[in-house]
Amino acid sequence: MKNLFLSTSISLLFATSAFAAGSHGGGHGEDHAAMMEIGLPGTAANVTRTIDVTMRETDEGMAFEPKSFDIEQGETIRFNVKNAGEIEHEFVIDTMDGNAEHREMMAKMEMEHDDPNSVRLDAGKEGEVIWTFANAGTFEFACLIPGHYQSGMYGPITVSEKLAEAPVEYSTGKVKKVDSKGGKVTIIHGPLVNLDMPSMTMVFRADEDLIGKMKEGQNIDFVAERVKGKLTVVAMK
Ligand SMILES: [Cu+2]
Repeated sequence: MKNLFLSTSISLLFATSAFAAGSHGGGHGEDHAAMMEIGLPGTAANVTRTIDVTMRETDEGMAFEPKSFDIEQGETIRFNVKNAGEIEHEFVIDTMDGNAEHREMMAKMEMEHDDPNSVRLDAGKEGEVIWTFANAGTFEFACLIPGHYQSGMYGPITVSEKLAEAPVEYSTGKVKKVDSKGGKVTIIHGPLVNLDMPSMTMVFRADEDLIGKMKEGQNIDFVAERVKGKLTVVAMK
């Protein structure tokens, strides 16, 4: 759980510091609910997936486990973060630029994050970040405590563009008549699932390109849609 008192004092600190006027837009103070490039704070009710994250020191330095996240645009992720190390660590998600800016600031002054896109944990403690990844792109998770990033505490977050809806369903048909001048074609067709129409023979509109590919007597797989109120062949194979 986040410490609200800490959050408030940090916000006040920022409100009175020169950094408050900064352009980093990292979600401090009044910007808490604002959309960041990486997305926006999520709510528990909307969580679509939980990812366990462990932070610890290793023989080679310091590390997060897992080392990367693949997320689909629109997902709301609950990051269950555990500090399994012996010193304090934090989990911050942002753009790479955003993290770099914060890292620089933190190198200059003692500061703690308690923004919705981060959680800072003492050794042995657990916490969470719930985040809605509204935008596709490549982002980064990191520990920005001085020296930790350099010791290996960062990794990529890849947010892939939301996949298109289910592929269009082709209907079967046989071309009965082609009227290339009129831009019309008569098709004896099977059920048009997307239009909720049964098998019958109908006249469709089609553009020059498609009409050019149609011959009388030809069996086709095609997609028809209502375009400006007229049944129109929009794809065929
Ligand atoms: Cu750390």
